[in-house]
Amino acid sequence: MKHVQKLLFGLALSMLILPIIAQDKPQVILKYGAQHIGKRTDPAMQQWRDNKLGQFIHFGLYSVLGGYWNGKCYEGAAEWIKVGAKIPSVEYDKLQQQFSLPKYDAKQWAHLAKEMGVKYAIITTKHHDGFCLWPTKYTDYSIKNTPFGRDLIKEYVDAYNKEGIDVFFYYSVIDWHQKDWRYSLKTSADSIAFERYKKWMIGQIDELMTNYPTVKGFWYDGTWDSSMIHSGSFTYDVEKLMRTKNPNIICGSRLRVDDNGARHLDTNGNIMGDYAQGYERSLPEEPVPNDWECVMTIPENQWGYHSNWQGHIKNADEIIDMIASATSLNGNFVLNFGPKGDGSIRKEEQKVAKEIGQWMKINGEAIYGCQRSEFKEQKWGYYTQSRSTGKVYMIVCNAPYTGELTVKVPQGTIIDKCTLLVDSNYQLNLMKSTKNEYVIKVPTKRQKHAYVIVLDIKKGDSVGKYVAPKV
Ligand code: JFZ
Repeated sequence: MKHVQKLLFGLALSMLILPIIAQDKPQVILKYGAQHIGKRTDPAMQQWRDNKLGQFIHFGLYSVLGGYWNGKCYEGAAEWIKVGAKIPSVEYDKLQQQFSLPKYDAKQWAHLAKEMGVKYAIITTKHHDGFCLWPTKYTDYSIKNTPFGRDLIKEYVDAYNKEGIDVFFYYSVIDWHQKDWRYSLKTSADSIAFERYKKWMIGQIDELMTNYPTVKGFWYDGTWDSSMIHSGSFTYDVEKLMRTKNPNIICGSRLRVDDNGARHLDTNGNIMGDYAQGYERSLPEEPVPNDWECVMTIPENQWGYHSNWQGHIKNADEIIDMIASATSLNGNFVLNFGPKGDGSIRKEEQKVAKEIGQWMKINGEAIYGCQRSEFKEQKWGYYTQSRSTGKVYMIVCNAPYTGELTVKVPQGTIIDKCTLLVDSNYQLNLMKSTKNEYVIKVPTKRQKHAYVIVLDIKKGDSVGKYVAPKV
């Protein structure tokens, strides 16, 4: 009898304690929290994860102004010039008549993107100014009513898809043109108007998915205002609508708000959407538990075309360093382009794209389909690891003058050989130094750009290939 009592007591105790051990925080019940928990493992998401390098395009009426209004240069973000230069709507809307885009050729854009080595691209279908780059039936404020007149988005999607590049749509929830848009909901009239706006916006998303069925996902923006913080159910519904229409759709976390106004991560700490979308012109310093993506500008903070870039302008080597860093931290990296008002891509951007492409052509094996490796990072650069072969890559961005690269291997890992990625016949001098540490001799002549060393590794005395851990 005593035994039974003990057993029952033990059982009751474990029923109490186990849930507490299993989750450190009690979970709050949410109506509009994360729609799935944990990382997606389906092929569409795996493809996104393996794409690694993307291109962002900011293009719209603001591109015509290039950061200038009435002869004055506005240094703020060029796509915000309507606000920055306080341009009255009647004036700004006249830009529609100047949108003739004599040099727009989607095939040329797509070709440049391909040359750069991007696997996916995001284009602003509608930015904060509300102007739509596709002939939407929901407003006249679109490409349909410009001298250009054609369906810019269709041409874009077709050209990029033809180059094998996945297309994603940027969509701003903020809309300075729609009279029903509200920053905050102060009165019941505001709430009624905003309800109308939400219905209208759902119509547009549905239209975009219907008209361009190959779209792989959405990049929502402009969701930080008070009206949206109180729209948990709306953001939940938008996500549901997209997933119902296409279960493979990929949605960043910036769309979402939960019942309590928590953004990106719900109150329980689960990411809402498929990946963390908060890495804006910055890279995380440590690995992030969720999938994530960084979006970066070449100048400091210009997304749309600004004819007079100020301050530091990144060169291809800096960007390559960031691409390597992002891969080593399990993230994707997206570089922004702001085409000119005539539809052409500026020389500076073309140069950077081509230089990155040259590097990716040689070294892409260390980026595409790669993830974080277990190796402890050293000052010379980054490690990445192929998800499929388990090969470890050293991306050497800061070669030391000593000509010696230290490699600290995880416990029980053996390096069989190491070669240069550009030339697999070029075996580098590899010396075991101390426990779990090797030194690789590299030519001291400084290389012009980052280069990659491939490590063939084995785990301890076990035979067979090393298998990349699932992240
Ligand atoms: C937004 C836009 O306002 C901007 O024009 C551009 O389109 C950019 C990609 O997105 O700007 C943001 C949004 C979020 C952050 C920073 C700038 N953020 O989270 O740090």
